[in-house]
Amino acid sequence: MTGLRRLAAGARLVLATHNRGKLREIAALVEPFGIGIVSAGELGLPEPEETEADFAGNARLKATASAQAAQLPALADDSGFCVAALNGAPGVFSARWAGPDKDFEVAMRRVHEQRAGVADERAWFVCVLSLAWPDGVSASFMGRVDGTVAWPPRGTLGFGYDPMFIPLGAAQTYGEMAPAEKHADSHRARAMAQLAASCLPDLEQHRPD
Ligand code: ITT
Repeated sequence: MTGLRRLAAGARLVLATHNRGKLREIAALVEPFGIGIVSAGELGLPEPEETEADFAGNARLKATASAQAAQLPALADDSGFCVAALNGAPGVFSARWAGPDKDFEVAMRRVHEQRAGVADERAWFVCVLSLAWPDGVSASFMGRVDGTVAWPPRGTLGFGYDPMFIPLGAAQTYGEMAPAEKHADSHRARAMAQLAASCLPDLEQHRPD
């Protein structure tokens, strides 16, 4: 069931991700809104299998599973790195390209090898954030940032495919940018801005005088 509901100031929210890089970024983006956050890992919630075909389906599936298990509102993120020369792959399979060891050097090399010889350098990140409630109501918001592929990968900041992505208008990869710089306008920040407008407490009421 889709529906917009706003979290009350001081409410508790489960961050339904087992990815530490995402957890760090989502926590930083949610932090100004005066919400108490707890991670799926801290609650010992299981990691559901991502059986849907698109980002929105998987985000909703993860959020709903955690909301029901924890009996608290839950926020999930399904995201991925999409490469034009690979017809949008790895896309929803971005985590799986890193294999069971979650080795993103392997995943980035695989992207590089598969696009070898194709001149098209365009790539983009997509993030869908889904907020679900224990009664099954959920709402999802999508953010996207376009850019180009960098090779070899550069930078040790961020996570996942960050070292091989240069957003349009920037000279550095996400892997070279300080977190605040990435957060200023990332796919995740864009999705969060929409979610905040509809579903998070009004920031004005939380500003110290
Ligand atoms: P959860 O499902 O527990 O949240 P996950 O890593 O399995 O964790 P996804 O299925 O959404 O998450 O996989 C998305 C992958 O895309 C993720 O593992 C990252 O490597 C990559 N990714 C997503 N956002 C990224 C970002 O901002 N920078 C770099 N890589 C990113």
